[in-house]
Amino acid sequence: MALLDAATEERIQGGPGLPQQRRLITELPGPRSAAILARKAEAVPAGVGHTVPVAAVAAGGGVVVDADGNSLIDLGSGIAVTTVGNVHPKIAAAVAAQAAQFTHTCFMISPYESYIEVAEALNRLTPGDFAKKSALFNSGAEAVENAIKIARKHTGRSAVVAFDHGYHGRTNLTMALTAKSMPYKSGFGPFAPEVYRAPMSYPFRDGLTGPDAAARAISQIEKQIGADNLAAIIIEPIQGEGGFIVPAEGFLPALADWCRANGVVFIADEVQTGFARTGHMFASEIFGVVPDLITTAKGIAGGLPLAAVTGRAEIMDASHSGGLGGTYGGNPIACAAALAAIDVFENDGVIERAQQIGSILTARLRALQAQDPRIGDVRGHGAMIAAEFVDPETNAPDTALTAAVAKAAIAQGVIVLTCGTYGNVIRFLPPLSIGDDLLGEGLDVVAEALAAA
Ligand code: PLZ
Repeated sequence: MALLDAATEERIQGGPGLPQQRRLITELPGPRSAAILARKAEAVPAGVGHTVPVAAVAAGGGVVVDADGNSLIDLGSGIAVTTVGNVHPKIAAAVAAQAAQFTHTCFMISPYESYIEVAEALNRLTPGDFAKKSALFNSGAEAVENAIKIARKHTGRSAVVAFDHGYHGRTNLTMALTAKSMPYKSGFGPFAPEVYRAPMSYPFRDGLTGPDAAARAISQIEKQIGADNLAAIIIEPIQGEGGFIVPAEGFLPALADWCRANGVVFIADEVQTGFARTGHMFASEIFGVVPDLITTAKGIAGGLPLAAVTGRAEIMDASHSGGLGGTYGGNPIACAAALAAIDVFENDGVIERAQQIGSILTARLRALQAQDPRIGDVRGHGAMIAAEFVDPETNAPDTALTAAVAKAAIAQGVIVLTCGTYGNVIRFLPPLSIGDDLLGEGLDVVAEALAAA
């Protein structure tokens, strides 16, 4: 049964757009996509991979349309970016208007109001009832880099702790923070120094309570680094690339309390979890933690490149004037898009929609799990839900099964993404503009792919 009436559906999808259907008129890739991808192989280095073998020409609602006219169901949102939907009319209009006004002055040269408005919105919307400030950048990795710079300057300390299964980016410092070697780090070192790794809470695999997992991490940090040397710990409230790992209750608050007691900056990396994705504006809210600094990107601007560090004013102000910036950070078109997206997040019922999508995904995947022990775990919040595939006898990660299911679903016109340290997790990150029917059909295809695998 559809959860949405037509008017709500139209409001959330941003009005009539592309036909909302899965339609395969060729095998994937069709001839036009194949020709474009052949040029990609010639012109773009092999290191820049792709998982869906089509060339996109349009997207919106819950579909991506390729160069041959195939229409694929989108359960990935370009890795959790187009949360409000691709080409949302409010965002498209704001971008067009700004592009006609001015495209760039450099905020460090002649500032403009929209950047300041985005900062004000972030200061208001992020958790924490205290004075905050925000600085804008271009990518999630750049936001993470700057959060670490700010924490080091504020504390006068250099060590940073990240967690097992954590993902924070592909630049040199953020590669060091990222846990997984292949494909992110292998051969790309040496990495930035003074980055340490602590054990994560991974309830499905470690069976520990949140407080016990936190005690384990804290003990390791105290013994191996020492609180006096530690500038910050950085953690994703729900790990994204690492496998949609939801820490046990109490884990994050215990870490945050320890940070506060020891003058360590607690950084929540909400690049993937932020902006309604988890059925809350920020995932930190789910766990009752108030980060000192929070990094955001992805969903913030409906597909335009924008990222931010937001946090306690006294920490954010640690840097000398001129210490933070970049040519494009807070580009005016990206800021216009972000203001339109934030309007949608606040006023168009998308947080509720993320919760509905979470209920649909969880119910369906749990029903599948009840019949198929190869699904070891179903977890996540809101429109950020995953299934972890295992060998039912041993619980060992089943990477091959996961890859086969994802590949078969994509061949049938459903974009799904895998993740996880062991590559054995299929994650569902649909745009919140997807309709119930399309979401259900996408899950049918995944279920068929699993049954056949
Ligand atoms: N922090 C929590 O999820 C980006 C990476 C995809 P950028 N995740 C998608 C890939 O394979 O490169 C991410 C994240 C978290 C930081 C980042 C980095 O964000 O905008 O990709 O730099």
